[in-house]
Amino acid sequence: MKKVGIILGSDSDLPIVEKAIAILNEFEVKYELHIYSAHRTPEQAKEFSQNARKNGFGVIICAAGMAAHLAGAIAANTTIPVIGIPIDCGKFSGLDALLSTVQMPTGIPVATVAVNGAGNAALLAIQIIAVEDKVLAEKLDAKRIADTKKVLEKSAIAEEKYNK
Ligand code: RP5
Repeated sequence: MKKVGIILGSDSDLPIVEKAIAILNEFEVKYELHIYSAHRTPEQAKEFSQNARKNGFGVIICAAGMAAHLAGAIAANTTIPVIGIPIDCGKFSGLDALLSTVQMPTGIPVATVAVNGAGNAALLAIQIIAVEDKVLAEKLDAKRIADTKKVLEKSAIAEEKYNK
C-alpha cells in the first residue's frame, strides 16, 4: 500500500493534524510525518516532494497557517495528489491560510479542505489510496454506513423528544 505523507509548516499545527493521524491509524494506513516549512526550511520541503513518488508515497497532506504556501510549494515539485489543510492561527479566523492554499494557478492543483479540516484531509487521502485497494475501499464503505447509522440514531432521539 502507498504511504501518506504529512507535512506541517510548524509543530504548532500538530494539535489540529492529530485528528488526521487518528483516522489514518483507524484505517491502518501508513504515513510519515515531517515538519518542513515552505518559508523556514524550503530545501527540505523541496527534497521531500521531489522524491515522494520514488519513496512510496501516494498522496501528501500539507497543513499550514498564515501565508500558507506549503501545499502549493509541495505540489510544485510532484505530480502526486496534494491535499491542503488551511490552519487557523487566530488571525482572520484562518481565511488568510484558506485563500493562500486554495487559490492555486492552473497546472498545479491542491485539493483544499476546510479551515482546520484535518478529518476530511485524512479521509480524502484514504479514498485516493483506496482507488487501487479493494480492502481499504470496503473499510471506507463500512465507515459511511456506520456514520449514517449514528446520525439516524440521533435523529430518532430528537424525533422522540420534539415530535409530539
Ligand atoms: C505557518 O505559520 C505554520 O504552518 C503555522 O501554522 C504558522 C505559525 O507557525 P509558528 O510561528 O507557530 O511556528 O508557517
